[in-house]
Amino acid sequence: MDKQPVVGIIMGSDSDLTIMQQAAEILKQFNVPYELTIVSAHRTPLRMIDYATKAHERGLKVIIAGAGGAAHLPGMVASITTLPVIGVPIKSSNSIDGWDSILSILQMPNGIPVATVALNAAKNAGILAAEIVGTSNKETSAALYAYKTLLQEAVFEKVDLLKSSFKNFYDKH
Ligand code: RP5
Repeated sequence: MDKQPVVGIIMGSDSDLTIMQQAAEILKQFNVPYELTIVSAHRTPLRMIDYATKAHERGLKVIIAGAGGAAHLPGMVASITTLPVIGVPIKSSNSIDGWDSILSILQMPNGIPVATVALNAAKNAGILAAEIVGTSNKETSAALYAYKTLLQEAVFEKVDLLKSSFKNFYDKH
């Protein structure tokens, strides 16, 4: 993507990539420029501080941060930047059952919010990031509207299919 990135996607390890690339894919679908890299809160703390400190001046509007286990990356980045941070809890190889990551990202102290999505829900993080970008970008907002319209249509198609399969049962609905 050659345009100036407005969404920063970061993750604690390359082992998070299978999940985190889902955020990149949906942002690409909405034509939202993004960047994607590894920033580890524990293994590269100074890189994390540098990334979070410079994110705003580099033109990013929102950061998506994913991590597993003792997942400190989203919260620590949020403590440094004034950009909105979306946290993606990842059920990683070192995770007990995913709850460690969920609680590490979700249970932030007052003053430092992280918008936490569901376990492994990087796609939703991408959609939420696009929605934030869409508040000041008409093309992105229109792309989101089209996406949500398609979601609705898919459900209505299933409603029709069910109606025809269970005609008597669904006659009144
Ligand atoms: C976390 O530890 C990373 O975000 C990853 O989810 C997990 C395991 O990392 P690796 O040992 O696979 O590099 O910091």
